[in-house]
Amino acid sequence: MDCAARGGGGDAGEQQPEMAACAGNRLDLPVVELASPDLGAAAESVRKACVESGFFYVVNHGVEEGLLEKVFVESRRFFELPMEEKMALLRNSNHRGYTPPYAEKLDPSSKFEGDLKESFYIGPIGDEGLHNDANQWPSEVHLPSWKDTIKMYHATALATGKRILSLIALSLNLNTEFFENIGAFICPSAFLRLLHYPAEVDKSDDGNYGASAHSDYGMITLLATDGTPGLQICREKDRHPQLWEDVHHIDGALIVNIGDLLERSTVHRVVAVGKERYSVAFFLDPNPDLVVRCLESCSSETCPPSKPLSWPEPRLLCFDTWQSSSKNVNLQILFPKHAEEQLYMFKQGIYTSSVTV
Ligand SMILES: O=C(O)CCC(=O)C(=O)O
Repeated sequence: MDCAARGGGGDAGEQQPEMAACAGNRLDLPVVELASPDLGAAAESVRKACVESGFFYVVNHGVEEGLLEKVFVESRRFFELPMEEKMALLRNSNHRGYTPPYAEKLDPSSKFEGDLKESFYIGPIGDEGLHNDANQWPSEVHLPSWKDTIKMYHATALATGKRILSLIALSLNLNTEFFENIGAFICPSAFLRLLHYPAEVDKSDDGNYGASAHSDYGMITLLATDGTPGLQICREKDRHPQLWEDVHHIDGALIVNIGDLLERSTVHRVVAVGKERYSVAFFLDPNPDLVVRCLESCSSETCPPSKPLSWPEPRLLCFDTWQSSSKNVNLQILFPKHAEEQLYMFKQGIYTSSVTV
């Protein structure tokens, strides 16, 4: 795996031959109405989705269709640039910028050199006047409206992500403001990743993936696609043969999945469908200088949190910058003990955090 692969990092499990052979089954995931006045019902729906699959859709999410359309237009414009122009913005040590095809392998057990996709990462947007914006931006001469459009989407997706997390809090019988109140979003790690999957692949890439199997290691991911199929999830990664199910596109809806930090993270991948595909993933994680531990309400004497694991794992290099930029990092995740029957870990595992700087 490319260590810096944002969004990957979870436990993909071993890639078995049957995975590739198994056609995706169609899956009906809940559609959560984000503007619903009935917060209780929405939270219940979120809870069910998180327990059963870790994936759901949101509608009335506050991202205007027109904005999303512009993001896809700008994304296409960027990926259509000549390779040398894209390579001039190669992902930097802050993990912002361009990653070419084959540069990332989200499933380390994949026999291929790397995944087929190319992508572009935009991290938290700093203040350019203060020179603290580590992002790389394409030239305004070539792409004049690119930066403003992407910044606008970043801000909008952040607001939507926070609303979804307030429902997740409610679904765990916590206050809707829970994550805000504990300071999880003082300076959140919010990464946008534009993705482009090629239509055609060489013979040598037969069986290779657009994005190989992985789980996301943070809190939640919001995904918008251009409607081209390819995304599949495996709800029970330890089952053999594994069952891969298609996550179909719903016009106007965003796909949401929870990451390893919320414990019921689901392995997913993008298969090559012989058609060009664009998607936009927004990863929302808490600010880095947090102590993260299992919520009291999510553990019990019979099911205590397991021993602390350090987070991030060393292979998640993209967090290196967090560590070096923070004086007093005290990251600790207490993963709850996974009882055998606890296939769906969301039942037990959600974390509370406290700021340490
Ligand atoms: O493009 C997609 O549909 C999924 C992308 C993804 O899983 C990721 O970037 O982590």
